[in-house]
Amino acid sequence: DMDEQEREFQARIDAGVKIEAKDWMPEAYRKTLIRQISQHAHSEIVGQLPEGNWVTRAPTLKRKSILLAKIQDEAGHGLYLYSAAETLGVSRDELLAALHSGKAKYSSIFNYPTLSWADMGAIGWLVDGSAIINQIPLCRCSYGPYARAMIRVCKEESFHARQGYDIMMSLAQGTPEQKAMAQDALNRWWWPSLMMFGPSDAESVNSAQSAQWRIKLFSNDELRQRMVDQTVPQAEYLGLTVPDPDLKFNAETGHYEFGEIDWSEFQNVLKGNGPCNRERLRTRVKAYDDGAWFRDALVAYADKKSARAAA
Ligand code: FAQ
Repeated sequence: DMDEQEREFQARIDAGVKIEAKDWMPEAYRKTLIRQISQHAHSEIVGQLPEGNWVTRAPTLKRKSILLAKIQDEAGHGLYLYSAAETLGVSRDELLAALHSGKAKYSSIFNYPTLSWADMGAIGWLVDGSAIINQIPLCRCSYGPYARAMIRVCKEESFHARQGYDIMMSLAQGTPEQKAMAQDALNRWWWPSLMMFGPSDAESVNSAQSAQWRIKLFSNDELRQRMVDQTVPQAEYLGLTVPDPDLKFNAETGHYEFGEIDWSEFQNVLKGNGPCNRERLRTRVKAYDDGAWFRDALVAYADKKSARAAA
């Protein structure tokens, strides 16, 4: 009986047992995971684009190799995540079609432009920093293939965050112009980074169910607070100012209180009207179309090999 099956499923989750691809699962659990994992995968590959903008203009050979390695890591993350989504019975082609038609979401953060080299620092420090805070708990989420993929992703994200902070350090300790570039990047990336954690708990439609299924171990607001508490002292160490006049430390709670997020900006980006939404999608669709000859060649080669094996 269906209810009995769901009760047993929930009991396994409550006991901390990992759910594996071939296990029975409620259709809604499957759907939620496909939604979240595929949007996460799309974020990784769309997330290559803002940084790709600076590869040819990196200030030194060393900075260029580090940036290239980071961007390649993001492609790898996309691959693990698409594979994790495929274990739930959806095909890579379907997932990409949903991205290319604008039906599937990807993280709002990647719809902002990268205007200066300092943005490579701010992205590593703030965006990868936020990604780690969100993803460390996902290493313990209830779906085995997703949890396991997150372990390596998180290790690579810490390298990314360190390289970003290292860029910020060099700029903050550099000439007045370089320090001003770092401050400008912080000004532009701070609020969008806080938006990465999603709507406030009161507005988060998926949270209650995802928490019950142990897909979400902490709420959007809890993780956002963790990011602010961790990052403000790092900004102070750089000698930079967080662009929030309401920011203040509350000694009693041990947390920073921060100003109101502009949720209309967040909603607008989600609707496809951020500064770079159209350009990002156009670039991904073109990359996919330009790669058609390669996918065709792979299929032709596989066909030839299996025909030969059959002969
Ligand atoms: N952008 O009910 P909730 C990276 C949507 S890190 C766009 O709270 P949920 C690394 C949400 O999908 C970035 N949409 O939803 C990197 C839902 O709409 P739906 C990727 C957002 O799922 C660094 C609706 O709003 N990380 O890529 C956003 O329970 C540098 C209501 O929200 C992940 O995806 C947003 N910021 O919680 C790469 C982590 N926030 O789907 C390259 C995994 C919310 O019902 C360079 N994902 N929405 O139509 C998660 O942890 C969750 O999905 C949340 C949202 C926390 C993002």
